Amino acid sequence: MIRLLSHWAMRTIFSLSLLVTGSVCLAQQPAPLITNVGHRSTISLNGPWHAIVDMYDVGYREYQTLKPSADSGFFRNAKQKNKSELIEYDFDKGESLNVPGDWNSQRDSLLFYEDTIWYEKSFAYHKKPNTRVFLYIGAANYISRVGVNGTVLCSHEGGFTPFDCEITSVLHDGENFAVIYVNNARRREGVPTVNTDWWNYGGLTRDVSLVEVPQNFIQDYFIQLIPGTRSQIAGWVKLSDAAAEQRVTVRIPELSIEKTFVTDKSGVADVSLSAPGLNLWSPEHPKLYSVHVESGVDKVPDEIGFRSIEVHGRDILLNGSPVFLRGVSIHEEAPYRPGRAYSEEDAKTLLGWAKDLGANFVRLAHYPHNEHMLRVADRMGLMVWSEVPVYWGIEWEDPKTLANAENQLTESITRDKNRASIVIWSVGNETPVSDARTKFLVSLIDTARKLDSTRLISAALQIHKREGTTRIIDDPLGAKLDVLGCNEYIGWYEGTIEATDSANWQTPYDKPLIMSEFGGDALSGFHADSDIRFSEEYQEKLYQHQTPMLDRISFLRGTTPWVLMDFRSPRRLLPGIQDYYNRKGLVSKQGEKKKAFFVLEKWYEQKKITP
Ligand code: GCB
Repeated sequence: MIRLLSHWAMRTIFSLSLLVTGSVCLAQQPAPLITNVGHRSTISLNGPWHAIVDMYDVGYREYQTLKPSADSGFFRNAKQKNKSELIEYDFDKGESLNVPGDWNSQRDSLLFYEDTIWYEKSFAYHKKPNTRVFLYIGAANYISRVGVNGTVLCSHEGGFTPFDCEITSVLHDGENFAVIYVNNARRREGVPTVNTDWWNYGGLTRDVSLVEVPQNFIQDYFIQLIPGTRSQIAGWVKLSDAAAEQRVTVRIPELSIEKTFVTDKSGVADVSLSAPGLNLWSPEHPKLYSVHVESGVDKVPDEIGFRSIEVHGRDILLNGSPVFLRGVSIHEEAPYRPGRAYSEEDAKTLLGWAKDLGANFVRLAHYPHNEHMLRVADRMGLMVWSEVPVYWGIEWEDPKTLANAENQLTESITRDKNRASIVIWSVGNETPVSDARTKFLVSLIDTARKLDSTRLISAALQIHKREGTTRIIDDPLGAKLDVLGCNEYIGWYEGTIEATDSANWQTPYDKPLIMSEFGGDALSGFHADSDIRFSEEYQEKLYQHQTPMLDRISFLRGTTPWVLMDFRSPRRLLPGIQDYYNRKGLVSKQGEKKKAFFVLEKWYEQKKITP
């Protein structure tokens, strides 16, 4: 019944039910993925892994044709028993690749590689009583299959979200090995599809670890402030055993809160806490509380901030007050070195530059970034727009593509829903308007709302109607969003920079707008007249004309210009200037701030005073 209700009605019902029954469920049952692995008992498998480059899928074909469900193919990690035995591969003799890390940036020969690489790592493990062990993979781009000691245990599709597989039953006391097949061939029906403006970095791009948990463990939990309130915390805790009458305790020592709840027959306990005197999280005061979730012998600590994000007419309200989101878009591209970002250090650098800009908000485009980004954003006080890679024209009519997108969205929300920094889930970027596309995205919106009724939903739309100098944001998807997002490139792809001066914006929707992209390329250190493309002066002038136009949009409540830092892209071919880099960064890969950076910094300075 609840599913038929609108977002706002759902919220009202949730709030009412708290008042009436004292218990609130902010979301439906989560996906089976262990959350908050960083605060559990883990053994890192980062470091060098043996790697076999297998562009003809030799090792997988054997697996498929011989014994698809058992130990065959390279999953066996076979060794010659005698010199006459024919085995045509050997992990031990090959070169290694570092994990985490994309393979493209680790060897010149792999820069453009889009196919299969097999990873192998041996590790010692000493079995412990009453302990279950999961292999947790932060991200593997794009398709992966995981085997341990020759048994294939799980597979995954999607390059930007975590997954885990239980390996308890196949673990040996002593030496073990894991083999992971990763294939990053682009596919029409994939999410994203074959065409993107970012590098298709393949491999085990994020941390890999073993996670140890008790037999019955805290699989997941959701503990957030109820939107519109200042001291009502609610949510749920899910135990791995789907059994009723299990006790779960939530403690927030700093607030002297300790309360015990009991699970229903699915192993989920509703949580509801009253926290008078709560200091709310905000960019100015990013207060995080130590929150402890405990059940039986399992204890999971976390750092959680509590804040409320809502929309009222054309305003975005943070903790009940209107806020302007001074943002910037960011790709998961490593600062100072080639390749994908993956570390806490990378996150601190990228988000530190956003802070230098005067930002209180970042758009993590165009896919879920690594968990360090959200943890650091929580601590630094940056609100976050998180997105799934539903990018440009994907296969809207293919139910498998939809299921894949739904799954990536679910994994992303499952991992990050306790981060105060995340205020917006975005379901896509620049998706051309059609009935099939709208139906697809509405389904994602419904899923996001079902999983998390405490965040706002948006999408980066395209302008699809112009009347003279007026751009009208009337994409039918707008009706389903809380916040409109729109990408525009006046002065770069569209018209002249001066055309910005007469551009006006309208929308039939009574909703706030975030200008989710605008910008132009500049090669750092290339100085010329402001009408010369790719000069820092051109980009500077573009920003100088954009900001007055943005100031004229009465329903504008945020901006995330494109983009914080230059990033590698196969679509950027101009020698000497682009060299496979999109140069729309306000900062170069080496951290040099371009002239436009300072234009935006100044504008954001004003926006702090008169939003
Ligand atoms: C866009 C896309 C973004 C591109 C950017 C550009 O509209 O959303 O992914 O990188 O334009 O630079 O063309």
